[in-house]
Parts: sequence; C-alpha cells; structure tokens
Amino acid sequence: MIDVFQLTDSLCLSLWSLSSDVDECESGDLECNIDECQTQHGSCHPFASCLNTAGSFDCTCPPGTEGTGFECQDVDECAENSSLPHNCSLLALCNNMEGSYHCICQEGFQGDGFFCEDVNECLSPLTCKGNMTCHNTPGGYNCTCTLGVTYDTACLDVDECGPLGGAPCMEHSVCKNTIGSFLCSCLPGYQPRAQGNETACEDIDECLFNSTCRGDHMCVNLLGTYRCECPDGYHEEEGACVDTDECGNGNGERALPQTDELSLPSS
Ligand SMILES: [Ca+2]
Ligand SMILES: [Ca+2]
Ligand SMILES: [Ca+2]
Ligand SMILES: [Ca+2]
Repeated sequence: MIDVFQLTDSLCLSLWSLSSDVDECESGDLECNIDECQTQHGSCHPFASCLNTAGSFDCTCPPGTEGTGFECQDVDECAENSSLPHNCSLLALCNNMEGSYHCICQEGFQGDGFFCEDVNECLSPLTCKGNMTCHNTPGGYNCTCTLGVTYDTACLDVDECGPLGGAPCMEHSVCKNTIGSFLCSCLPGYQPRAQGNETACEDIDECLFNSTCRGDHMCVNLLGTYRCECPDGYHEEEGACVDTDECGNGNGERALPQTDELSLPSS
C-alpha cells in the first residue's frame, strides 16, 4: 500500500527543488494579497469605491463625480459642454447638486422635470376676471376683454342701446343691451328682412292672410298694424257689417253738411 502523505511530501520536495523561490503572491495566494481597501479605504476619496485587485487596488469616483479616485469632484451636469450632460426637459431648469442634479419645469409648465407640458390655466374659470376671455399660451395665458367690452380699469360692457351707444339698431326695431354686445329685435307688426349685411324691419302685411279679418270685413294694412273695417256703404252693428240705408230716416242716416258749411264759389 502506498503512503499518500509520503507521496505528497516527496512531490513537494521535488517542486521546491525545481524553483527555490516561489512567489506565492504572484500565484494568487490569498494570504499574500493584501486588501488595501480594508485599511483606511485604500486612501481613496471617501465617496469613491475601492476595489481590491491582485497585488493592487482601484479607486473609482461615484456617479455624478469625476477624478482620479483619490480626488473626486462633482460634475456640473447643468453646465454647457458638461462631460455628463443633463437630461432635463427643454422646458425645465437644471439645478446642479453635489454628485447629482435636478430638473424643475419652468413656470407655466408642469411635470417631473424630464417631461414638462404646458399648464392650461384657462381650465379654471377664476383665471380671468368677469367679461374677459381666457387664451391659453405655451407657458402662460392672457385675458382679453370679451368682444364688445372695452377695458378701462376692468372690462366694462358698452351699453350700445344707451344715449352714447350710437343707436345701432335700424328703424322699427328695439335695442336690447347684453354683456359684450346688443340685440336688435323688430317691433310688433314688423318682421326682419335681410338688407345687405344688416337686418331691417319691414311692416308685416297682415291682409295677405285671409284669417286676419272677419269674412265680411275689409282688411286695411297699416305700418306696424292693420285695421278691419266694414266696406263702404256698410256699418258695424252687433258684430256684423250692416248695409247703411243712406236714404232712410232711421239708423245709418248720412248727415249732410249744412248749407252754410258748404264752400260755394263767390259770385
Ligand atoms: Ca452635479
Ligand atoms: Ca398655458
Ligand atoms: Ca353691450
Ligand atoms: Ca301692417
């Protein structure tokens, strides 16, 4: 039986005899590899990472900084031509920080700084005051007086129908003031009719409709109204047109003018 320990001992002896000086540190023997990182962080910068390697060590500056590893300086990501350019939105402001940076959307924009979008201020009815119209713009908004309203210290309605309004409505119509504008409507008995770019009010001819007057009545159209009357030779009596007896002595006698009321040609 072969003695295993004897064999090993004899192998060691023969290896030893091949090279009298084995560098155990070169061969990766852990006992020879001093971990510099264990003692005083390998003299790396306090924020740098220290990596032990065979026979040496590496110092690496943390992200957002640059340097040898023994010295690390913040990178100003916000600076033009920075070695670590920031990733903020074009609509954001970049703020440099030690080892980092942050992005804030510019005023009038909202988002996380990497993505920013316009705030639509006009969604709130409180953004503009009364009689004003809100216009949303990128990064802002503006308020203008509603059409027909003029700005003094506030947006004030013009009373177009008032004494200083310049009588904007056409004949036979009435003017009604509204906030920001005015309305013209035809008087009773008149109807609107397009006249160029404007609307005129013309008389309604009520006599065009058969139903306007009673069957035995005659219809007389008038400006803004009409009249129903008995034809000549008839007079109204108890809701009907009755023939006038011009010759009789009773009802309907036509009063002839007295002689002295007649204008006679002078002789
Ligand atoms: Ca920085
Ligand atoms: Ca806006
Ligand atoms: Ca008005
Ligand atoms: Ca009429």
